[in-house]
Amino acid sequence: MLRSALPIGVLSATILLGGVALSGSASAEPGPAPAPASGQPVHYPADSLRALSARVGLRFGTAVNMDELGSNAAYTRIAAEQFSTVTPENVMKWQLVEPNRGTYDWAAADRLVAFAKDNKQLVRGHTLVWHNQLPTWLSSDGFTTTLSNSELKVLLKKHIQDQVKHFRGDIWQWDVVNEAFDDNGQPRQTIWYKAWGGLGYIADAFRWAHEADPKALLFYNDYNLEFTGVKSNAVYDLVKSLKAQRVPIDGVGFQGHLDTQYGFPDLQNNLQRFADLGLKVAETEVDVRTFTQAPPNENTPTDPLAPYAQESYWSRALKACLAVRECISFTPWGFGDTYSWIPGWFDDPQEGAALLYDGNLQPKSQYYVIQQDLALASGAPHRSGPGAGRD
Ligand code: 9MR
Repeated sequence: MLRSALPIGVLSATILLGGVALSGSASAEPGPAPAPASGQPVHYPADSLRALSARVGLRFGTAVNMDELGSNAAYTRIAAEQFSTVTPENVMKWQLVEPNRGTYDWAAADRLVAFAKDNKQLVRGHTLVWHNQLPTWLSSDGFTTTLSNSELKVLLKKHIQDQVKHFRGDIWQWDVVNEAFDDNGQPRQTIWYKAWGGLGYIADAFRWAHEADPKALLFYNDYNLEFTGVKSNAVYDLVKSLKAQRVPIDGVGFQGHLDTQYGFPDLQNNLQRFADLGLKVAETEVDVRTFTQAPPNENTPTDPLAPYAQESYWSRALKACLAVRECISFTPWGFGDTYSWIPGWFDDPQEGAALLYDGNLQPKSQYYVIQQDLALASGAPHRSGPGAGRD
């Protein structure tokens, strides 16, 4: 049943215009079973987010928590049925893949790639160059290290090439460089910035990744690009200069960590101006947090009206992507408020309730708004290029 938050007039329009009856079931009912070339048929509902997005060539993804995938049946079923791309929330980060210097552990990431293949999903690789979640043998804080600059250069090249080669052919989009700028639009003084004596590490990282897998789409990924301002402008100037130098960059990821206490950003214009540089764009880590009660009710908004603001933010974030032809994927940063990074990170004051599914993995009103937007999106420009047009 559709939630009362949906205006009735819009609901009937959905059924007429969209041609898809929205069952309101976000999980269980099997829909058409497209037959993959090999392997098991994949079952997912015709009104799933992945099926509805595919009609305009958009991929609708999610970050995946590998502690839950496979062991939590409801979680695993939703991950397979609702999404056409998956992003490892943590398991492809350097700290996880090379905890001890010289010894790789790909097990969890390989399991996600296998899951994606089984479910006809593409994979966003996340992330190759970052200052967070580095192994302690490399750096404990991302800004200091005992290793020399020349050693760091050799290590970064090896890390990128070993990892990209390991997953060669299996990754649709790589987040090659993540969060190289701070909130003031200044380059972060990370171990990479210091080793190169500037931002030159970014061009090298893209070139090395491209050598290792020429078919993967290579992205720069960051937060707050959604808002026009010093940070968005700094990243715009960076990627413009990378394009001018013929560095193999294909796209820019707008993380989209939104909060109802701030105004809704100038997202569509920012997506469009980056796209106008000849780049793909994507919303890569969307969540919409709001003020919530103290634990154990950290996912219950303090203001009972907050979910309406959240619905609006989700809807506008999706529509901004739909309106820009070069926006090829829309990815919430997980599903199920219990698994979100938000309550643990923003706890004074407490925030949470940021995803489309609640703590019991039941779809929230935000889910139904997004589902309806997708059902009504047949007039949006159809996306093209590798990975688009199918689900
Ligand atoms: O969701 C991730 C969380 O589980 C990790 O503890 C955290 C470590 O910094 O990283 C989170 O994911 C981040 C992503 O990799 C990059 N953009 C910001 C995300 C939220 O912090």
